[in-house]
Amino acid sequence: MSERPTYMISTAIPYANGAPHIGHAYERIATDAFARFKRLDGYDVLFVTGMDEHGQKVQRTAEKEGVTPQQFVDGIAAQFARMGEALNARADDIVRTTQERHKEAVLDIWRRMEARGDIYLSKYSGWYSVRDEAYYDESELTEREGKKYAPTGTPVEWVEEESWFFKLSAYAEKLLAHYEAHPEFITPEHYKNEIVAFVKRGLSDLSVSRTTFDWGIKIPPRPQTTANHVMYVWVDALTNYITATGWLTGGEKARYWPADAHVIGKDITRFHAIYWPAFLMSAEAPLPKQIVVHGFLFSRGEKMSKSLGNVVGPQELIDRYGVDQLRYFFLREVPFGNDGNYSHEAIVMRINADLANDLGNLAQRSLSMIAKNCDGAVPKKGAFTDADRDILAQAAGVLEKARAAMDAYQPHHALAEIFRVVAEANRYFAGEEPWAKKKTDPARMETILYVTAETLRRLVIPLQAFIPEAAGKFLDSLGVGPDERDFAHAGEGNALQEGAPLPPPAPVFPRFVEEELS
Ligand code: ME8
Repeated sequence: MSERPTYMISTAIPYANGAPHIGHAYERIATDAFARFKRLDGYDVLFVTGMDEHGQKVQRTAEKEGVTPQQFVDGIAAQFARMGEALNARADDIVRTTQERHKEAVLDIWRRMEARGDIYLSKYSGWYSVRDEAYYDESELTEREGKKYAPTGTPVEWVEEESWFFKLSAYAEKLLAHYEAHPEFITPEHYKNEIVAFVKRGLSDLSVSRTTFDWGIKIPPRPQTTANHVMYVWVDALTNYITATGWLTGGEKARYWPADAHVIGKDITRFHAIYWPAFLMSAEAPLPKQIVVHGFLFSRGEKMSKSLGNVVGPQELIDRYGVDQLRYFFLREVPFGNDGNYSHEAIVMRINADLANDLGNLAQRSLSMIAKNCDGAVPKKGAFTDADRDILAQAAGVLEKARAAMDAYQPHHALAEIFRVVAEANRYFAGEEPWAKKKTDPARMETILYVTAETLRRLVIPLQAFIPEAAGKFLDSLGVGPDERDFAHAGEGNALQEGAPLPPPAPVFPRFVEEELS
């Protein structure tokens, strides 16, 4: 058993009713960056994702496609698995809600809630949106052309059937007390304020089973009813997080529960910040530490949609721009928690300005000078000037600031800080003019090249969380061994050693050339 502190992080589990879209890719990339950052920082990390495969929505889509629901979800799950690989964002586990281990976890939670006296049989009559898999109050609906719609814009239908209920109303006060005692439970804060306001208006009991379709986890026979009930898909889906750890039954991974962060989009905060903690309180299980909410991404590039077709999926963007480029763009461009836009122009701007010009050029110029003038080895340090010490200190300070930003789930701030120092390092390099010292003061040239290379090392180590493949190549070029790349090795004590051999540098971030768009 590991003695390192544990850290568990999850994505939402996508509905298995369609191909992955850019919102799924964004959530996966961000969660992967948080997981990688913690891993580099010495944590024992469990990064989980999954597939939400039950429910009426999936059943109806499978019927339309003329296949069984299981065949249908198998195909979609394979597409999502490929997306995770393509994004270089592989999770440690993928919980599919049709798996046996998951069914057991859900029935376990159910029995615990039942034992608590929180489950009772009654009749549900009200409005249901199949697309949201959610119930809505009459007061929340709008009407257009005789049809009623949920606040999310999806159509609702009238449902009237026998149902098991969960006593959600009994948890309003306890939830409010939890939000109060743990102000960081829902982050960013404005999402918390929405949830607190919602709970303060009072909670109704929640219908947690359905009888009019069967694609779900079956509730075991109970003396009160002869009807066949399947679990409400959100009770089923939310439990995936605990399935991944086996906490309910014990076992080796149980140490990861409670999760540190559930990363989700803003449309499903109610389920994660109200229902899920209430279910867990009822089941007497510890609550996740944070619900980390991101905004929605929208495509705002006519040019992009013209040249790439109407549907721009994650794979097309990876093929067009490169995986690290895409990861960097989303994490740097979108203030985490806010909505964001992506367009061809915005992506190309980030690639060319930040990755190619600033980071790529700094590495390329300094490393190729080292290769030519220092026998392909780490240059000699010599005596440091104030300018040398200053840039090295700035690079050394980056990690702490990046860590604070990542602890607050603000990856754009972490990247802004790293790239602020990349820009400083470019100014240092340009100002010191090592090429001019080549003839007049070769020792000084070596010192400048040493300082630049060591600055790069310190900056690229945290960048591994965001642009893992490219950062790995930079570290290869700097001769940094595979065991010297975590944050414990980022400091001065592990600085580059004079005379250590370096491989020939390879360009990492080429400029994006417009003609390539044909
Ligand atoms: O909600 N931009 O699945 P899902 C950013 N199965 N994020 C987006 C987005 C967009 N345009 N569209 C969706 C579900 N998302 C449930 C989750 S968890 C126990 C069950 C996000 O496939 C969305 O907010 O509709 C959610 O976090 C994730 O993608 C999966 O959405």
